[in-house]
Amino acid sequence: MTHQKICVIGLGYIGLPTASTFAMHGIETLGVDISPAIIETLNRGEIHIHEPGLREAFQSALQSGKFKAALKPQEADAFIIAVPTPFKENETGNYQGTTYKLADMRAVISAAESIVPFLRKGNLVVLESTSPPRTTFDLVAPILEKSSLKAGIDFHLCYSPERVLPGQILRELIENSRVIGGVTPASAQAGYDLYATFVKGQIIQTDATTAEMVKLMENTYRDVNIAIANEFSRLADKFGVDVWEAISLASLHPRVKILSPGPGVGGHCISVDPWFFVESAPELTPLIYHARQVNDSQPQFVVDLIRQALGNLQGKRIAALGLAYKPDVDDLRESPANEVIHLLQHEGASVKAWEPFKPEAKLPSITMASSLDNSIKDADAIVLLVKHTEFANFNPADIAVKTKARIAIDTVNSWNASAWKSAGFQFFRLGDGKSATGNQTSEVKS
Ligand code: SAJ
Repeated sequence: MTHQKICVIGLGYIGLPTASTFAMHGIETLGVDISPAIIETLNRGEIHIHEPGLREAFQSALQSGKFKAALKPQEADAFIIAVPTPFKENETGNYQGTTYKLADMRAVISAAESIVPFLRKGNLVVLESTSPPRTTFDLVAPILEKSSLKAGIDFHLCYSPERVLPGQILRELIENSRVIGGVTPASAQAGYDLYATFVKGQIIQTDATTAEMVKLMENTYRDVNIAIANEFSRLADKFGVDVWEAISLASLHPRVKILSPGPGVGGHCISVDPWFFVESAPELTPLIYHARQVNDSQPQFVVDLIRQALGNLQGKRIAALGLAYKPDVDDLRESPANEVIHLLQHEGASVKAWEPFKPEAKLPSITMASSLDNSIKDADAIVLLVKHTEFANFNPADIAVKTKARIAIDTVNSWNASAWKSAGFQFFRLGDGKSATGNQTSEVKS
């Protein structure tokens, strides 16, 4: 089956790179978004998100004449839904005294509804948004069938999860393997034909619910593994062991690969997706639930470390370096750094945050510094919350002349302890077994 024209609904971190890639491969692509500001920015030839290589890819798609942006879909051969599936803000679920978060599927519902007037016999619709199991069959199909066409009979319907890593989206879109789950085998084949336009990785056909589970399983697996790394950092502190050394030694075992502890798990995927399993079956998911609890409480563990390093937090001035949810991206969604800063402020510290990837960011109750120098100048302590390359490359001697601070705290295992100590700083690292609750001789200032 050939697809000459497609509509990509949702032009965010996934939809825009996907639409640009299709257009660059010669498919007439209409990018659709409900935000007039986004459509206006794109039609000016600009983009609204930071992703390496995306500006160039988008501009070449635009110049090829194959990409257009609009507020509403049009008739097309295929429709791809790539809209966000966040949590519900004001509603949670409960199971035997535990509370869990619920997926807010409103964007998927309205994207599917927006397709209905344009859906024709023989079309293909693909849902890419991460969704609870059975969404394709139980939520999306019934909406599309309001067109009076039948899913899997009159039109094809698939679930195909995006699996790309922010920071490497354009390469991974093409090179990663892709799972296509159809509501029928013929639907999966139609999805295969569409993505074969550019995907160089393996394309595997399955059913829609398996594909939904695959996506959630991948991110849940990572969340649980990060949770155990975070729990190891707490144990290492208790026993006066350097967790980083212990992790590298344990990972020498041929069947062990431990991930990295840090200030918590952020972003729009790994900190969110495991809840979709919990919501779907709370009675079956105690491990997934508790891993989420561990990762969500890691910012508090980091604040405990900072408190111990500083004696107390009341009135202390802290430079917080990094607000993004992970290194070298500008995405601040669900960022654990944000939570760390709020907790520090709650204990009376005054925090100035510096985020080089989004210096203009406006976040509730967070004071953004205008520059690195401005954030560190009058600080009592410098706290590294994100391993951005430019922070990792700091020369502590250069930093020492720009700040009053003589305490440096590394929560992401990025800085060289001896270099900071030589530059005159007291140095603390998350999980080094010396700083927090450890029983070793402490470097903690009283
Ligand atoms: N993190 C740690 N320790 C680690 C690794 C990560 O604390 O060892 C933290 C990061 O700092 C960040 C969070 O976890 O706060 C998530 O970052 P990430 O790089 O693990 O993942 P994401 O959310 O950027 O992208 C994930 C990817 N999924 C997997 O690796 C299984 C990506 O392939 C998915 O496409 C993406 O989620 C998504 O959109 O679902």
